[in-house]
Amino acid sequence: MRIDVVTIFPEYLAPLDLSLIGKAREDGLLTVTAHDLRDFTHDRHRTVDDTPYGGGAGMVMKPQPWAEALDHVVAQGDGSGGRRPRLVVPGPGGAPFTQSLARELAEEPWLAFACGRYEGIDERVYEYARDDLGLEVSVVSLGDYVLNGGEVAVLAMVEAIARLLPGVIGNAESLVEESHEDGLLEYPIYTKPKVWNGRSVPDVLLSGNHSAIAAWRHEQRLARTASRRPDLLHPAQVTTDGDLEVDL
Ligand code: 6GU
Repeated sequence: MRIDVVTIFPEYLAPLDLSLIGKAREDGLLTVTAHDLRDFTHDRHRTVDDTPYGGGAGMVMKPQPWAEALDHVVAQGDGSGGRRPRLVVPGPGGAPFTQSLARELAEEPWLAFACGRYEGIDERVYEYARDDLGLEVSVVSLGDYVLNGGEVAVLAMVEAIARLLPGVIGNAESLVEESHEDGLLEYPIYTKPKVWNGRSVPDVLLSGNHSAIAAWRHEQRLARTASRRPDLLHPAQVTTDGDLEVDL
C-alpha cells in the first residue's frame, strides 16, 4: 500500500518510522511519503491560512496551496493507468473511523491524507478533489472531541490500517480475537504468576476445561461490553432485567 500525507508538520509523522509500521515500510509492504503543504505556497511567508469569509473565530486553510499539493500527489501516480489515491481528510466533523472503515481502507492500494489545522480547509478544496481530480473523498473523525489538527488522527488511522495489511502482523490469528472485530470487547487476560500481590488468576483459566474457559470468556466479554460500551450491544443481548444473555 502507498500512503501520502500532506501536512504543515511533516515531523509529526516521525513515529511512523517505528515499530510495526517502520518494519512494514522496511519490508516494502507500505510506503509512506509526507509532503509539506508550505512547499506549495509562493509567498515569502509561506502562508497557508487566511481569515474566514462571513466572519467567525480562527483561520481557514487557503485553497491554492492545497490544490497544488494534491496535484503533486496525484501526479506521482503512473498517469497512464489512471490510478488515483482515495483522499481521507481527518476532522471532527467526519464520519466515525471504525474497525470496519479501517478494513475498507486497508483494501485500497493508495491513500492520501490531507491534514487540516486551524478551523479547517476551504470547502472548495473538497470540490476540486472530487470534481477536477476525480478523487473519492472521505472526511473521517476519530471520535467526539477536538484535536488541533489531523496529524495525530493520521498516526492512529495509519496504524489501524497498516496492521491489517497481509504480512504486517506475523500471527494473523491475533487479528481475529480482538475488540471490535466481532462487535464485543475483549475478555480479561492474565499471565504468570498464578498469584500476584495476593490476587489470583480466575480458577477456570487453570482448569484445563476448554469449553468452560470459552463460556467464561464469552460472559466476560458481554459483561464488559454492557458496562463500558452498552451502545455496542444488540437489544437481544440484554434481558428485560438488564441481565446479559449468555447465548448469542
Ligand atoms: Cl480526525 N481530526 C481532528 N482535527 N480532530 C478530531 C478528529 C480528527 N477526530 C476527533 N477529533
